[in-house]
Order: sequence, then C-alpha cells, then structure tokens
Amino acid sequence: MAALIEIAGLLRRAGRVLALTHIAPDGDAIGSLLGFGWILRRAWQSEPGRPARRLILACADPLPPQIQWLPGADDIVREPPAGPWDAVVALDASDALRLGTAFRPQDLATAPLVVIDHHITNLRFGALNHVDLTAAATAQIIVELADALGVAIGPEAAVCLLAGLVTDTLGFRTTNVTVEVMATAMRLMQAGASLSEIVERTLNHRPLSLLRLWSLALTTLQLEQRVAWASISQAMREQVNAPATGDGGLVGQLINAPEVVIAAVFAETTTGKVEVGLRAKAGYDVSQVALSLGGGGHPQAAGCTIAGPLAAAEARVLPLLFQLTA
Ligand SMILES: [Mn+2]
Repeated sequence: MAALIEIAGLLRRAGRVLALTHIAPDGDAIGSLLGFGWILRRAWQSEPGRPARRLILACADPLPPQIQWLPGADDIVREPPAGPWDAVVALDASDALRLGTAFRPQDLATAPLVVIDHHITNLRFGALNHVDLTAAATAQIIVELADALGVAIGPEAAVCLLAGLVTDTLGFRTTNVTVEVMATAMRLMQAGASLSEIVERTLNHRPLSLLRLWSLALTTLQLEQRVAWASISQAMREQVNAPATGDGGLVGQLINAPEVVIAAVFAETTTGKVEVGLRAKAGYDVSQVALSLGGGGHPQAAGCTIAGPLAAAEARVLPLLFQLTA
C-alpha cells in the first residue's frame, strides 16, 4: 500500500490536480472530495511564490440535497475540463467504473492515478493505492492526509470531513467505529464542525416525498429465509414526485428488523437499470455478492447496478442472498 507521505509529496509537487469521487454520491464521497480540496489548497497556499495551480473536483452525478450545503459543494463539476494533469485522485471508489463518466483514461496520459479508499472490494486500480480497510470512512483517511501534508484542518474542511464520518457510520453506530474514529470526530469538532448540525442536515433529512415513496415501496416488502427485500419503480417515484435515484436509506431501515439478517432494496433507474442496495447484520457479508455483480462495498453495506427490469434483477440477486442464510 502506498504511504500517505508519498501521496502527500506527489500532491505538493503537483501543479494541476483532478480529484474524483463515485457516482450516486453519499456524504463520505462528497465530504472526502471537498475536504481533500480544502486541505490541498491550504497546503499549496503555504508555499507562496509558486506559479498558479489548478485543482478541479468532479462527480459525474448530481449531489442529493442533504449534502449540497457542504462548504464548497457548488464548485464541484460533473464533467472535468480537459487536462493535462500532474495527478488524478480517486476518492471513496472501489473501481474505475464507479467513477462514471468523470473518469477518462486520457486524463491519465501525464498523471498517475492515486486511489484513496476504505472499501474491502477495492480493485487497487491506481498507480498509487492507499486502501485502508480499518478506516470507518474515506474522510478519516483525508484527516491523516492533512497530517501527512502538515496542514491544519480549517473549519470548512472540518465540516466536510465530519459529514463523511457521520454519514458512513450512520452517526457512529456501525461496528467499525473505534476510539480512534471518535478521536478524529472530536478533532473535527474542535476545528469548527458542528456535529448536531451535520446529523440534522444529513442523516435526519427525510422529505415527505421520500416518506411517501417508502410507503409505496413497503407494500412490496417480502421476507424469506431472514432475507427482506423491497423494490422501488420509476412509476412510484413519479406518483409521489420523489428524486430520480436512490432509496433514501430504506435498506438501512429494513436491516433493523430483528427478523432480518440481510436486506435488499431494488431501485429502478431512469435508464431501466436497477440499483441494488444491500445490508447485512454482523456475521453476514454482502460485499462479495455485490462484487460478483460488478459492484462493491463493505461486509455490512454494499451495492451494485445491474440490468433490469426489477423482476429480473430480483431473480438474479435473491438466490445469492439465500445462499448466505441457508
Ligand atoms: Mn465511504
């Protein structure tokens, strides 16, 4: 694994950096991307007298409302301008496909690809890979990168990075929350981030259209062999005027039922594909199922996007889940 000090050296020397995060972005994807941006700009500022430098932050998909408010979010572009670059950095993504159209091989003509991630399914697709499976969020690794760069974390970076930690750990409730994670969170609070505001604006954000969508999706809820699943069609979204993608955390609700050890939500996209969100209780591992279907994630939370229609996607995925609980 590439050391953060090596990556920090490369970033300090670089004049033109493109940073990318994954499609269907969550709080850790955007929090890490923005936190990275704030920290790298500060590192560059500490070396005055150098020629103007260029940092572009990109995410191929639009940001959901619960993370649009993070400091600097308006500067994220969906399509990066043309290079050349001195470094391309991929954050919180386990493979290049997950970066969507923001990932263009020609951007690597002059630049090494630096991968910074914490997913067990990471394919180490960069020239430099820092994949820390013990990190609760990619945001936690960005805090370590700030230390490697020797820069103090400012209030904007702190908000973005704490949002990444809070959302990926569901408010510090997942099994990977260690004393170290809590210490990082304390550091970010000391640097100016409000924990209560972040929880309120990310995890607690549930518009009525989402609750109405859940009410429709829950009519499809089924349970077999301790596997619970539900589906969301585009027709349901239109009926309640809900956003075009995602389940807004429904799969995370299903896994909370004591009768359930694995949960899945199948969500039809506007292109007819199906996003599959998977959750597992401790002792079960859905990451390998997601990986085998072209996706990825963590043992307790993973996902993939596969061919539709909904019924075909369910017929393909459910037998793999039943194998885990047999
Ligand atoms: Mn993450």
